[in-house]
Amino acid sequence: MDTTTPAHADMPADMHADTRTVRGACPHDCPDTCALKITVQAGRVIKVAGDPDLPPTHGALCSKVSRYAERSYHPERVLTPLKRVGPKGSGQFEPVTWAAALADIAQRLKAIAARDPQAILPYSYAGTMGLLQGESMDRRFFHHLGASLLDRTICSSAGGEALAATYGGKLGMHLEHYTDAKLILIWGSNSIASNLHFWTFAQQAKRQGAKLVCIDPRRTETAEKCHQHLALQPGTDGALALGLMHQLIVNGWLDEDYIARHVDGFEPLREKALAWDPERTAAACGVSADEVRGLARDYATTRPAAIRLNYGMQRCHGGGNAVRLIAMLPCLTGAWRQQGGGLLLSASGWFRGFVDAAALQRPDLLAGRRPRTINMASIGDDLLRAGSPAFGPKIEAVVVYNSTPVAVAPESPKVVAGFQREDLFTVVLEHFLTDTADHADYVLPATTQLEHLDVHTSYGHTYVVFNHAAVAPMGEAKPNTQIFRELAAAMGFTDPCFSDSDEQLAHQAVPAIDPDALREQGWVKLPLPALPFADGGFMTPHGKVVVNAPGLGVPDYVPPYESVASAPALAQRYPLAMISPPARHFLNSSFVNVKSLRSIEGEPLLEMHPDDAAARGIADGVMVRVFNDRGSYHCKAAVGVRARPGVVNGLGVWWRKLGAAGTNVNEVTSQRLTDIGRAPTFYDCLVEVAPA
Ligand SMILES: Nc1nc2c(c(=O)[nH]1)N[C@H]1C(S)=C(S)[C@@H](COP(=O)(O)OP(=O)(O)OC[C@H]3O[C@@H](n4cnc5c(=O)[nH]c(N)nc54)[C@H](O)[C@@H]3O)O[C@H]1N2
Ligand SMILES: Nc1nc2c(c(=O)[nH]1)N[C@H]1C(S)=C(S)[C@@H](COP(=O)(O)OP(=O)(O)OC[C@H]3O[C@@H](n4cnc5c(=O)[nH]c(N)nc54)[C@H](O)[C@@H]3O)O[C@H]1N2
Ligand SMILES: [Mo]
Repeated sequence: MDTTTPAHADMPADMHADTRTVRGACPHDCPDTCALKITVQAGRVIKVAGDPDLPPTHGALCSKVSRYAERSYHPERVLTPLKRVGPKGSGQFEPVTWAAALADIAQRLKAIAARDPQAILPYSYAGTMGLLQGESMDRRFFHHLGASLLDRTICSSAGGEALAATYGGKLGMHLEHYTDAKLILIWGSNSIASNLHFWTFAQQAKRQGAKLVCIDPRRTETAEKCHQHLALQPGTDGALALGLMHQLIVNGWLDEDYIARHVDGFEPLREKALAWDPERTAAACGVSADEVRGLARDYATTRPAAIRLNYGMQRCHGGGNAVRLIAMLPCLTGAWRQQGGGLLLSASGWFRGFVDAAALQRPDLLAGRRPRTINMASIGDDLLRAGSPAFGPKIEAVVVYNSTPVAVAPESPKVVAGFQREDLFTVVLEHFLTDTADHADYVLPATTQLEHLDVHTSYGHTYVVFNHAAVAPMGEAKPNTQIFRELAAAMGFTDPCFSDSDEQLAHQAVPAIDPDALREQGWVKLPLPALPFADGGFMTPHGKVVVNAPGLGVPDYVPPYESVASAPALAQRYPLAMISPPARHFLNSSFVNVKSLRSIEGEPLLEMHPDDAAARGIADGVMVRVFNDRGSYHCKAAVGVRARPGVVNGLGVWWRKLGAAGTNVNEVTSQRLTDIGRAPTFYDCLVEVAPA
């Protein structure tokens, strides 16, 4: 690891005269949003640790973020502005000054905007989840410009919109209350990999006698450590939820009082559920009827019963409906009545009254204009589209930050072709020369979380967390906020909002949170009710759970686009269902370039069940080709029981240039969208596999 040793080898680092500790927040796209304690010595970060005082973090960090200093001091950090000198996509650049880069970018953007600013597209996601570096000055800039709007769907919009349609917001249990549960369904979540701090609470519950059940097609690290694992077929969670409801109804396990008072219009759903007896459910989900019966009995008769749902289960055609159905379960059994009962998919709705997004993002700068919206999930198709009355102008410029679409967006052959367009002007704000930055005309060096100020909310707990800059920006790197301030000036934007400092933005972000407490303690808990829905009080207009949602109807099982059952003709050519969940030591595509973590993951893997491997003459450890009509991906076969028969697991998300044959798993994923929320269907994907 890239650290400096203390000046005197016999003196602990924390006793060095020039050593101090700075409070920070983990910026990554993860439900845990940890509070950090960052040790700085002689102007350099030597240690990043978890804050022992923030209950969800309790002093522990994941393997990735404990290496945050290694990532930030990486020898390959981009530390000056870069201008392309080679062909598009070649990754050949020369350093230029900030002044030259900003002047040229502004001139290019102004020329396009003079024709139609909607030909310019921002492309960003949650590379940092900070309210400032993620969604403040950048939004002001593009709103003022009148650029195309971006529909930020790539991760959670199916489940998020489904949950909001049901409960009135992205609302759920307090993380801390999972310790009180006696049954926890860990549903579509590899918590040990992607929600580690929840897992600690689940372990505590387990020690107190709770039963843990994992519902996941893959035998994950988490599934192995639960009492029971239900390995259902991908995309069939909606059917399982209906099957559980069937059992609740026929066995008289409903909390009729809770339903009568707090559920609006259960009857049509009751009828649908009655069609899902255990045998039909088992056939749809690829599990046994006894597993369905047993799970329903456990869920109905154990108190308190909690569900930790995660976004892994909504990346398929019916993801939205499945979330709506699962979100009904604790409302039908009255699980919400008790501490330790209920469900959590996302907690981000709790911050709604505390974050002033309009003040930060200033949609009023659109001044009555209504630019078209581009869905980030279909960037492959949209970059290749000509201008038309329906679509609007051809996309002529993309400004990418906090995301790397060439690696993470579905159907990458099209995304790559789009970014290779010689007539596309691309600016990428980055830490590294990612697959996307390789396609830029300009790469602008951005600071990491150690070098800038920010304020964070969370989607897995209910604390606001503050991030102080621990060290000065490295090289010529600048915070995203500063880059957009300077770009605004170069464009001639004179609105005073482009002069707000990061300190001012921090005040505007969370006006109701005591700024001194936040800065000094590093975090503040939201003042929320202890048991949010024990007596109803959902955030819907009438305070009740919504079954028949406006525009969505009564939730129902929506089968996958691509499965043996739902697309038999396609399945003759591509018989294996592929899911592509995250590798434990990467965070989406972040950290793939950190050597110590990449050496743990080894190589891009495709997990296969021994029967599927044997049928194709594939031995453990050989290189394979995973393919369908969309593309072809090279990786190594890992034959074993992590994969269930008929399903292969292509662990994500490798950098194309660090993987095999310059490809990654998104070569084969599709741009089709979910039933609700216009989200990608990464885990709804039929493939065939052959030795390479
Ligand atoms: N280490 C690590 N942590 C991460 C991330 C990461 O890449 N690496 N990603 C972060 C991000 S962006 C997010 S959105 C969050 C949550 O990110 P998620 O993507 O929800 O992460 P996982 O918890 O790994 O959930 C995926 C799990 O769902 C399973 N799954 C796939 N298809 C289905 C299905 O149809 N039904 C069911 N029941 N399960 C299915 C997968 O096998 C996997 O175990 O995690 C964050 N945390
Ligand atoms: N096949 C498949 N594809 C997937 C998924 C999957 O499970 N399977 N998961 C999907 C999900 S859930 C998500 S959320 C998306 C995530 O996709 P992305 O949002 O693209 O996430 P990352 O790949 O982590 O890339 C984030 C980038 O932001 C950069 N960055 C971080 N902080 C800053 C900053 O302060 N300033 C600037 N300028 N840059 C910064 C990082 O260096 C990194 O390159 O991927 C999706 N893609
Ligand atoms: Mo995500």
